[in-house]
Amino acid sequence: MAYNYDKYLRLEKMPTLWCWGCGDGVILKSVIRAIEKCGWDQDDVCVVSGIGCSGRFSSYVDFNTVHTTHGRTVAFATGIKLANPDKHVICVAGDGDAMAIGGNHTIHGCRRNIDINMIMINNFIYGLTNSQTSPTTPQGMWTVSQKAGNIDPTFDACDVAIASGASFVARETMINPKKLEKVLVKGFQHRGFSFFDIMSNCHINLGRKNKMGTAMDNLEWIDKITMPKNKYDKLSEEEQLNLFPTGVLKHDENAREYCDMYQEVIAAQQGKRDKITQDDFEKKI
Ligand SMILES: Cc1ncc(C[n+]2csc(CCOP(=O)(O)OP(=O)(O)O)c2C)c(N)n1
Repeated sequence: MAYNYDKYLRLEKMPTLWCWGCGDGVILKSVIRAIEKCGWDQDDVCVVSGIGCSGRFSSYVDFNTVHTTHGRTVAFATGIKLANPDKHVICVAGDGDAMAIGGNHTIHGCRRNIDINMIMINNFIYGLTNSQTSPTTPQGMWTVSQKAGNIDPTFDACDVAIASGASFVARETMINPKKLEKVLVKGFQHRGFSFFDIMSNCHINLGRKNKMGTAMDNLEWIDKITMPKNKYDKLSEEEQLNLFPTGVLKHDENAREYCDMYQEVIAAQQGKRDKITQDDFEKKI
């Protein structure tokens, strides 16, 4: 039987403004199914999105939602989560939003290991504003800001998240929505900063302008540049070049979570416990 998404959608906002065949819709549906699998009540979920095609996400779903400024999802989400530690907070940001203008916020969200789920919809380009280079645009691709081809080295967002201290980091694509749903559930249930690099097609503002063929050809390109982590790990460094491993790339269940530490600070301020020492914040390894 077909899954009924209506309960979770703002039907009055349909149809979406996304282009026909855009991967954003597949990701939206996968997020809804993952939330339901987690058994979360709609009123206990808050979706915070930035600006861009991906930013439209929060307009379409019937949860608590904030459509905030470009690159600032993590800043808003941090405030929301600290004030409402029992709520489940999900950020949705484009690759430009999460890694360029919001790069610093992403880094420090990861560093704090606050219990936020950050979904970066990685379509390799600034979609909404018609094809400027983003930090994940592959080298050599035509963009409106680098018409002779992008010379910036390609950025691996998961490497950034891991190095910055996120305790759950995963990459999937929208090609396999079932797999995507599974990894989302795993990350949503993890307590700490969960970062997802979800590769998606922008066959209009990336594909068409780079003569990458049909929307389906664009999906095949995403399939070609990704490989499950267990297979990827067996390749030589040379073979790994320009390939991205998928699956759960990091899962540290022992890292201390920021809201928990914040509660300790509150207790110390209220004289309910001794002053905080280094030991309180040491990671349980
Ligand atoms: C402070 C600020 N700078 C620039 C813009 C213009 N702007 C809107 S969306 C966007 C890029 C969106 O690209 P991305 O974050 O990758 O999301 P996508 O549209 O691809 O989903 C830019 C530069 C803005 N709205 N606000």
